[in-house]
Amino acid sequence: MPRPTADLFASTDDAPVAIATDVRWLRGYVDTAPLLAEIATIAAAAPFRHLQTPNGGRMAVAMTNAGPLGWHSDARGYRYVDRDPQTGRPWPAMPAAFAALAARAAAAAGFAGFEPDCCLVNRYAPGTQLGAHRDYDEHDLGQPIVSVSIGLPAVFLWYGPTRRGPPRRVPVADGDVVVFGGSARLGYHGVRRLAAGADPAAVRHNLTFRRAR
Ligand code: MD3
Ligand code: FE
Repeated sequence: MPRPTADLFASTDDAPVAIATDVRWLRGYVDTAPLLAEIATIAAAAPFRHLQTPNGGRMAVAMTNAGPLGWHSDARGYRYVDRDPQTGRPWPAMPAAFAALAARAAAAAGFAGFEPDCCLVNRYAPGTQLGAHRDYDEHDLGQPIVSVSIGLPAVFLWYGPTRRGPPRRVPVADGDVVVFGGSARLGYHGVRRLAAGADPAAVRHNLTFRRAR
């Protein structure tokens, strides 16, 4: 049965919804309980941290990574690194269930053969937002990005090719997957300030699967 919704986009639980050109929303696509268990294992080896931005700020979103490469930011800039700078060890392995999920979702959105080498794990506490930005540090921009929402609901903001004008607001919930590829790969996007849940300790996690090299 489709979930009751109060949002702008008609959808069912099994058909991908085109939010914008080359952006596909797979609602209620995955059971997130096993994913949360994997995140706990990853974070035990590579703890969540608030990275430094190149301008000297502190990112509000807490991050860690799994897979051969991890996204990192410090005074020297943004880049992918093959070891966790905080521990000196390689990033935790990409869980097999993560790689399989990313490949299956990408294929459902028309991108067969997606093999991510980075899973960036983002953690949002209530009150946290992610400003409008683009992701262009990856080698092959023909590869899609797969995003998996876990926990508290959020409003994903899609600006498109420029950050002018009001963004499209996409209410992403636990278990939703969004695939960005093709002409959407360089689109501006962000996340609206997260509202607290009934449990003030509840958070949102987002898995962002990338092919960096
Ligand atoms: C579209 N994360 O980590 S996921 C990010 O919910 C990021 O944590 C948000 O933006 C989050 O960079 C949104 C969706 C996402 C991620 C990367 C993209 C959308 C994208 C790259 C290109 C186009
Ligand atoms: Fe992004």
